[in-house]
Amino acid sequence: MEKWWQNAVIYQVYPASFQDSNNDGIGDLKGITQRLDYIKKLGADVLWLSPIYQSPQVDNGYDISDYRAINPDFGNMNDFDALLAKAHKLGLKIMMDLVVNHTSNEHKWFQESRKGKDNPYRDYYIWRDGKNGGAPNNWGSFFTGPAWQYDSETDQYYLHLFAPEQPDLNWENPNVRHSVYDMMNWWADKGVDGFRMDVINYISKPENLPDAKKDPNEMYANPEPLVANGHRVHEFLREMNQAVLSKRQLISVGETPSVTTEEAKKYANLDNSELNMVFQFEHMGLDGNSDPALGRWADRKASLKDLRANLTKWQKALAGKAWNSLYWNNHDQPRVVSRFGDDKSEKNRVLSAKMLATMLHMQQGTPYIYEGEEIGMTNAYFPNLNDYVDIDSINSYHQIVDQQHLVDDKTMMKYIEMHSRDNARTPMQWDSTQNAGFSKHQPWEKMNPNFEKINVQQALDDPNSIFYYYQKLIEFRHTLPVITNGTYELVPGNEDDEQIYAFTRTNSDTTLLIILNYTDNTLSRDYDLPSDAKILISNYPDDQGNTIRPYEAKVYQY
Ligand code: TEU
Ligand code: CA
Repeated sequence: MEKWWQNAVIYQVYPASFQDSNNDGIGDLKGITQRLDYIKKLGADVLWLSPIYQSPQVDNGYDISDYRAINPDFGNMNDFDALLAKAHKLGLKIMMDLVVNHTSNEHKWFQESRKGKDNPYRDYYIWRDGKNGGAPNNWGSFFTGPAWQYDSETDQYYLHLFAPEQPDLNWENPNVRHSVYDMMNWWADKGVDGFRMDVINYISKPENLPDAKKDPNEMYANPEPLVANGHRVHEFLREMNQAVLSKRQLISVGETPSVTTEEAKKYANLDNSELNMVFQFEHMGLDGNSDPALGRWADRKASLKDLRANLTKWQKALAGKAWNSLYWNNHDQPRVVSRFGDDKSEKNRVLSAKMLATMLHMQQGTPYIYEGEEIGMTNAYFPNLNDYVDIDSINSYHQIVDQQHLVDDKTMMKYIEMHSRDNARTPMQWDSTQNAGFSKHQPWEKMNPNFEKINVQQALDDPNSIFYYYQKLIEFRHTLPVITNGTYELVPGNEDDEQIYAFTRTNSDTTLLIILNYTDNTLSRDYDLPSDAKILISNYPDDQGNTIRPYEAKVYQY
């Protein structure tokens, strides 16, 4: 009954920031190939590659101009084939990033589409006449500004939910859909093992594209409630499932912002009619700003009550019905140890990174580890806007500070230090030499200055490192079925505890009791433990029973 991907662990690589093999400052495919043994040593089963396709890199590869070519900065198709072959030889699967809600404006489909209203590619994108001398509706782009771009060539506007250089594909057009399925089959024929699908729940837009609700502080309306989980999305995914996924043994993960547990049961139903699993965002929204115009730009830590309530809701709702991804980090999120943990001292960095790893890896779902998470890489805390590269951070600063005057420079820089996507994109810290062994050339994105202390070499040399703790957690997922199939329950009375999170996982022969201290206080709690309970894993060298030390994590097995 269990599927192989249900006890697999996925490791995400951001190609530009992993390993530079030719010292031009940009990570590349050969660099990844050189480091595959490291990922294998950690114990992961699947490597998720953020986009490596030809792209003008307006949004770091999430703007693709040719789905069947490799971005020359990353190498060429031979390099890709070599990476795939070596990965397979090591028993690692490769999951590609599939970005098909939109293309780059340099994609040949869009170049054709722009040319005229009767071009065969016109309907590959979403073109509309303006309204009252302006855009067709009031939608804003997720990267600030309007979601419509005027094109004088044909006197119409095209829709772009992200940057103007990322026009949205028109999934209503069957030719678009079949072009995408053909492309997916082409990669599958090459031997790739699956796809992570970028904002896949945005592909079905509402009929007539109505205005969205606008908060008074917002310059444009947030289209998300209208474009997420649109009326035809399940039909499209079932069609994709028939045309590509069901014919092969492919892993499929849907990136699905704004998905409810009810919707998730459709996307990721265990009947495999659509996708294997969702990759949802609710726990990533718990530390956002109370002002919707500021969105995620804020500087508060999520409370344990909110975090536990959210994780518990997803554990319960999907059990036996659908499948979820488990993640703290990806290329869009700040570093978890800085966000939900404590990076203020070396001791607490290590303890809290392990505590958060335990919280995640003891849940049901498929865990993801984002490069550097396994050594406890932290946010970069770059103080100047000039140090940031991400289009989203830079645009947001200008809109919020310069245009809307919602907060001052100092406050916004604090928010950016905490939430910028650049925090995830600083190069991988391999050792304490120049540029952390990532490159001998100045990297495309600044290094996190703490690489001399926090790096892979140091972690591999220390038997108590975060790396070896992750290695153990991965091994448990592979060897202890209760982690994959056990039921999840909060310990009675834990619901309102503001400092300790305690839950059990149980199947017919094993129970795990997981106790986690979310704070740096020493606390005391009583738990009923059977006499045969033994510690499976802990981030302290000894067990002090009811005394629970700062950021302590312990798992009892019985
Ligand atoms: O991210 C989508 C995403 O998480 C958000 O942009 C979200 O849609 C928005 O905040 C609304 O809540 C994916 C990729 O992971 C990201 O790197 C890309 O920039 C983006 O899609 C566009 O392709
Ligand atoms: Ca390079």
